[in-house]
Amino acid sequence: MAIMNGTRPMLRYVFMVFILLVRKPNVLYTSYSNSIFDQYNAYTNSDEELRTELDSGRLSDDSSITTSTNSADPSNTTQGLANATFVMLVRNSDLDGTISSVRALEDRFNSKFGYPYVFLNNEPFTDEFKRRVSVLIRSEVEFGLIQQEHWSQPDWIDEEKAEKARKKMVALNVKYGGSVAYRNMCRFNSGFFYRHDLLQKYKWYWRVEPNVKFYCDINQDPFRYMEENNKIYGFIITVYEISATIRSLWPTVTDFIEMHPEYIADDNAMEFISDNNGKSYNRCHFWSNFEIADMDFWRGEAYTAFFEHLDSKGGFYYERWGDAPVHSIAASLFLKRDQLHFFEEIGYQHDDWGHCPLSDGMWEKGRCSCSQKGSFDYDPSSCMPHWENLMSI
Ligand SMILES: Nc1nc2c(ncn2[C@@H]2O[C@H](COP(=O)(O)OP(=O)(O)OP(=O)(O)O)[C@@H](O)[C@H]2O)c(=O)[nH]1
Ligand SMILES: [Mg+2]
Repeated sequence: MAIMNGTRPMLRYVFMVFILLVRKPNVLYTSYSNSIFDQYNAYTNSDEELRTELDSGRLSDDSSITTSTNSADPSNTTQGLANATFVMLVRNSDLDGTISSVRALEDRFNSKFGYPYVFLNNEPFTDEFKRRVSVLIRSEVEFGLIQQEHWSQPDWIDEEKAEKARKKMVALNVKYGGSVAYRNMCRFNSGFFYRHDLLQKYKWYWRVEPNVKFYCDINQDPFRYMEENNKIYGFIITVYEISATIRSLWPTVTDFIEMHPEYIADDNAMEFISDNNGKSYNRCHFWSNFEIADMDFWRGEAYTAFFEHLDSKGGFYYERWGDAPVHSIAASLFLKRDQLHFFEEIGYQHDDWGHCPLSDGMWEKGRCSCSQKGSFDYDPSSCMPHWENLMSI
């Protein structure tokens, strides 16, 4: 009995140590991954709840689903940040490219600043997308669904005419010439993204696309720079638009100018977009895959009237008007030229074209990984000479 009594506590002790040893890795694993899986479950739930409400018709007019919010890293002070966010319009299939862009942006800039992100999609984001993107970002992240009216060919568009135009562009080998989705995207970026519920609380945005590269450290906050220097629209790369996509855009713009001369700014940037004082469009535009700008400009009276005028002509569908020429023409006409800003110090690549800071000082300060020789600035397809001419550089 004495032996038995002595053995039992001993056995219990050995058993408990065994259990602890076996459980410990589990405990650690659970608590490590909790932050990710809690979020994962949180947005899974809210997605389901919202879907149910949408299906039941209760939220049929709702434009957004807010699905995940990373709380800001407490070690990151948000003091001194502008009222600004990154915006990425992406498909679920853009996941790898989105990860690549976000990772580069975090490494080169945002890990030091902590600006939030808004991801927008015309379809609900998958849990996989949200989980794999959220894990890269320590600041606030929100995922939103775009409402249908902001992402569809309006009923009043003559589909027969639109289809004919698409076929013609396909025959001419125009990139995305046959795509309605691409046209929806251009129209959304021209006139709707800044109206999305999730963007209402922000003034400034930085547009980011999948698969872009950031080559240099961005040590100075571009949003604060814009704010402190009275800038409204910032760009990096300028190019010529494909003529076939904008045949009637300029006449539509000149009609608007005649109807609303009051919106044309003194000391505007007409010289950047026209070589003959407005008679014709030279097709120069700021490449809108990178934009840092003030959404209040798009939300304001001049641009609202301008977009409505363009939209009413149907050129987003009867042609293939891009958001880049639309934004660029508006910024060049309704803003003073010194409210536009070239972010020379930001090394950036989209597709085959990239900008690398040509100033050695900037290149060294940014520890840039790009070759200055490869910079697009003075390529024959670049409108940089027009910009420099405008700014008398
Ligand atoms: N959610 C969603 N996003 C889209 C769709 N089409 C394009 N986008 C996004 O809209 C932005 C512009 O589309 P891109 O396909 O890159 O168009 P682009 O820059 O003119 O052309 P590329 O030279 O192919 O890059 C990117 O951020 C895309 O991820 C779509 O159908 N749905
Ligand atoms: Mg692109």
